[in-house]
Amino acid sequence: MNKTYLIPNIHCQHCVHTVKMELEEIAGVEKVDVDLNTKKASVSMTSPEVEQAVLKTLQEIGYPAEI
Ligand SMILES: [Cu+2]
Repeated sequence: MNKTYLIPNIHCQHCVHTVKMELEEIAGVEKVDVDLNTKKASVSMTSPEVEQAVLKTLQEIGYPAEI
């Protein structure tokens, strides 16, 4: 499945890199694309259960997703 999240705290290429790296370390996350202009992260994951870990990680690293 694929989900897109709006992450308002993304403001530069460093943020993009951090979010991408942290999310890609989560078990079940297959692919992450982060767009600096739209502040959106597109996350491909193996199952819906993975989403909780994605949201939790974003919260923990200071880039909470706006839902
Ligand atoms: Cu930044």
